[in-house]
Amino acid sequence: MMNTNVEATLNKQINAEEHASRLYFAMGVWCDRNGFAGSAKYLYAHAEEERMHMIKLVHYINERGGTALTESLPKPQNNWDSILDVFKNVLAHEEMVTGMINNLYEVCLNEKDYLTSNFLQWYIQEQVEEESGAREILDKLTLAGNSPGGLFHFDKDMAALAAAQASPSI
Ligand code: OFO
Repeated sequence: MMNTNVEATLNKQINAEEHASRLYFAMGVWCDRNGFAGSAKYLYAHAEEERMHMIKLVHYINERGGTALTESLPKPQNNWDSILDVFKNVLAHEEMVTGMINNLYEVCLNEKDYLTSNFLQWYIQEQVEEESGAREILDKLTLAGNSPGGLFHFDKDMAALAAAQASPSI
């Protein structure tokens, strides 16, 4: 049987991953609308990845005999000032998720739920990669500045990045 505190915190994480998925999807829509088709592809793929993170948590709770919940979601933001603003928000969101994963890990240790803390190692590693990926994108955007040529090349790079990403497996 699952520890109820761990189960409730995992359910909060399910909600957060699903929210992240919709937020990145909304960012992709904004990019499509504003002439950044490559960045849109990248963000749509990222939205799928977050969905995969959500489903992985659901499977885990089910395997442990707990109850995974599908709760209501906050309305995602739909407008950003610029492409730089979009990706600054991606990084800020990932940093917030890292904080949640750390908190979840702490709950597991306090409750002596070592199985779940072991399961969370995957998410901890994933956050390292997601944050560093978001920082790399911001560096590229800073280099591109406001030059149309720079932004054009940035967006082409993002299309290549999206194509290179393996399709998420659940
Ligand atoms: Fe981008 O984070 Fe999920 O876990």
